Amino acid sequence: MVNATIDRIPVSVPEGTSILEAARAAGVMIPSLCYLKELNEIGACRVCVVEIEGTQTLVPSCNSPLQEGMVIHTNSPRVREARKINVELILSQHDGRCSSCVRGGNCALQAIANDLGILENLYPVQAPPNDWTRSFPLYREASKCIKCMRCVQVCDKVQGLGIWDVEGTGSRTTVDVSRNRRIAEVDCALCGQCITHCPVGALRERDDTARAFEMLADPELVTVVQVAPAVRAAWGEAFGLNREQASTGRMAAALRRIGFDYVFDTNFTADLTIMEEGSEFLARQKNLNYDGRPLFTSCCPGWVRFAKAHYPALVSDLSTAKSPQQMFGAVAKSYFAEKIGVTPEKVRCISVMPCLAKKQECALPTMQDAGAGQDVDLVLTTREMTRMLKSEHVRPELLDEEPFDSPLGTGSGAAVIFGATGGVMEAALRSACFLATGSNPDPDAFAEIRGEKGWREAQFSLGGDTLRVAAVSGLGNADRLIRALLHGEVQYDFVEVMACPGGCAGGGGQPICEGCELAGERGGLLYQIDAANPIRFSHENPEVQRLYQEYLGHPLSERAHHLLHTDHTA
Ligand code: HC0
Ligand code: SF4
Repeated sequence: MVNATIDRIPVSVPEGTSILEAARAAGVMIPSLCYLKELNEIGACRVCVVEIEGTQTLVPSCNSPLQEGMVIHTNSPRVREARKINVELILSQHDGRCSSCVRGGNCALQAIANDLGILENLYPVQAPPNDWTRSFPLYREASKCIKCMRCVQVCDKVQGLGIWDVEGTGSRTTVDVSRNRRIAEVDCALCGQCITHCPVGALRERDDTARAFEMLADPELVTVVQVAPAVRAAWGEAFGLNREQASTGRMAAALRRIGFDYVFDTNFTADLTIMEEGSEFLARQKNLNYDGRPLFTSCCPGWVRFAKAHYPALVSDLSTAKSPQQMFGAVAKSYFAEKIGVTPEKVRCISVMPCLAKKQECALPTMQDAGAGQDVDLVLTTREMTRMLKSEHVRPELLDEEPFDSPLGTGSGAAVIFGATGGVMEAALRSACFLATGSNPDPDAFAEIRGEKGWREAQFSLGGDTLRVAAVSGLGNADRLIRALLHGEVQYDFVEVMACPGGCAGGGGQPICEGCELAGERGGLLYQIDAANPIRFSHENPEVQRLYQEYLGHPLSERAHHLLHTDHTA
């Protein structure tokens, strides 16, 4: 252990602990801007500088280890002065028009400038111009980048993609797409992790809220919204609601307030996905030509983009079942349109997703099977949904709870856990067990696959066979798993991959909390919602059963194939 004092408080921490972490453990909050624990400890912003008695220079506390006997001052006049100048210099290269910034009110730079009492910009602002492709689902404003390197590190170290890098020298140093490429040319998975780790408004999703408002304002159209599983665990964060206030019922009520004609649940088609994917998996296992290669889930478009770009030979092992989002669009513009007696052309299907890659998934040419253009017309992130509610001055906490509409609004507990890493696998196993044996297992029989570790594996017995399964989240972990598979180091029958660490709960379109990693907590909430649901199995969803009886026939039927499956060729 190392003993020292920080602001006159005695501290004792394990050797190697940074001054910043030692201070935080003692309740002394040293401000920081670029710091991300274990990911970005480079002292680039110099906001976390501290004074060590007996030394001349101030040191960044995030990457300076506490040493025996040190006497540290985190708020001496020298420190305060240096911190302020450092932030003023950052502001001199930052487009600080906060009132028109997507992160206004939720920006680490704005917060630290306010905290330090910076009331005017001392230096003329020299920010580079923006020249980004506006149509791409990921949008970057160079004039707001503060070169903290967080996007570079998360993309590199967690996702293993290396999309971002430092460009230029001296005062012209900036962060941009690596190797002078354009974003549309690189294999960006669109996981959006760079956005949720950006401390300012330099990265965001393409804003599609204006298009959504246009659709809502058109009296000729029937607007149908679906809400993804993980959105319910996070949307209330943007309003500062507690977990009770941020209920699914209030979210449904809020969406009706802004004009949606029908408010539905992606959980409905998550259950449908399980019926199709579970049947596909069992058919594959029974196939005499089955070569032992695992079936991969395909509901995460970030993962599908990654697989197509990096492991094209694996694409034939992706489940052909479309993602729940896309199944929803196809069913909404066929079965549901028929039910309410309108033509599919009149229906506009809008999704609220914790995800950027879904914006691109809905635009794929292979996702137009209901005969009226795109099956899903528009995808909004959770953040965009909350921005729409705020711009309509909806106060969700004042609303009474309302149910989803029927029939595409019923989901099982198995469906809601799709939003947490391992959830798709667990939901599939619950129903595959029923399909293989004719009786339900304990709904928690497959809980071993839960957890926050980036790569988990388990073995289960299914109708007498042993099944080897794995769940990974984060593309760096996915890459490691695939390499191990290809080298014969591991063998699995079924693999779930989610591009974002922690799954969709930690998706790149979720509300941003500076310095927090909330995927685990949000995922825990989804498991609680599952446990409280009277229906725990996808095959017991009564509305899904009715859809098969009235329209699809049975899983993998010809109509099911046409509407609900894809070969991932686009
Ligand atoms: Fe997900 Fe999904 S679980 S990918 O993260 O499968 O976005 O929440 O909507 O489609 O259901 C996202 C979340 C979904 C889909 C579902 C799957
Ligand atoms: Fe999107 Fe979820 Fe995949 Fe992240 S894990 S890319 S949020 S589908």
